[in-house]
Amino acid sequence: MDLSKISQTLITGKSDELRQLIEEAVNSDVKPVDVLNQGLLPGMDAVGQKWKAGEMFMPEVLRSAKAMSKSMDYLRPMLKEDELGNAGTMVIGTVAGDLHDIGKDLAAMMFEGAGYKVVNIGIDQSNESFVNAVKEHKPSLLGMSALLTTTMPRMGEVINSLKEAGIRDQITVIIGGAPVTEEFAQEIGADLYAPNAGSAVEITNEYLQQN
Ligand code: B1M
Repeated sequence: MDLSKISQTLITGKSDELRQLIEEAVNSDVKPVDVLNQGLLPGMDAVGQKWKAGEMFMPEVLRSAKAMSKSMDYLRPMLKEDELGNAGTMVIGTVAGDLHDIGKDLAAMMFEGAGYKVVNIGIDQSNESFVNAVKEHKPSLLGMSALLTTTMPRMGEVINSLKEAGIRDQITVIIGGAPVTEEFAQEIGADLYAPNAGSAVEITNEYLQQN
């Protein structure tokens, strides 16, 4: 099946049509992870580019974002079926002041698919919420996402709060989001940076094997 149809339909934001195409793909033995990586993710990337280029406007972007979320709700349990085993616990959230959750949820889903127990604490999470979630769930991995240049600094603040609480050394910190870079990750003392949700698990697993 041509998965670019899924990308194109996601761009139009037609949720029902998109669901039908995803069901068709899955029923014709396309792996759910391929639907995600080769259909939905390229579609959402295109939405981002079109908005930036002024070719799409906010209501259209929101329609696509909603269609993406609905598709993720449908695909998530199937991605779990691909689980590789119990890889540990991860806490993930979007930092304070930031309401973007599509990339964060994709990353969460990829980690779930790879066998992590994922505690998704949601969007607009204060520095304190991150620290409390780490204390409560005792994860081996903390993931933070930021999509705004103005909210990126919260990531460094969370890391500092973890140090103050004496728990920084107990976890691996991975960060991501469109404006985030490898250099920024090093600057704030994060362990890992992933440019996209697809590579996040691989980068993490490689790091954990070496450390
Ligand atoms: Co917003 N927005 N937005 N937005 N939005 C951006 C980010 C922006 C770049 C658009 C632009 O101007 N070109 C711009 C930020 C500019 C900047 O800071 N430099 C922007 C702005 C300005 C705003 C508002 C301020 C607009 C306004 O109100 N005037 C406002 C802010 C609200 C707030 O957060 N306080 C706002 C609002 C919104 C919507 C609500 C309309 C909607 C969000 C819906 C939602 O998330 N539920 C929205 C959207 C959809 C976008 C764009 C178009 C798309 C973001 C997205 O979902 N991309 C975005 C433009 C763009 O990115 N080009 C934009 C698809 C997603 C799959 O990619 O999230 O980057 P992304 O995730 C990737 C990787 O980054 C990575 O993996 C993902 C998949 O491979 N990744 C991780 C992300 N997190 C990770 C964590 C990891 C690992 C990898 O480990 C933990």
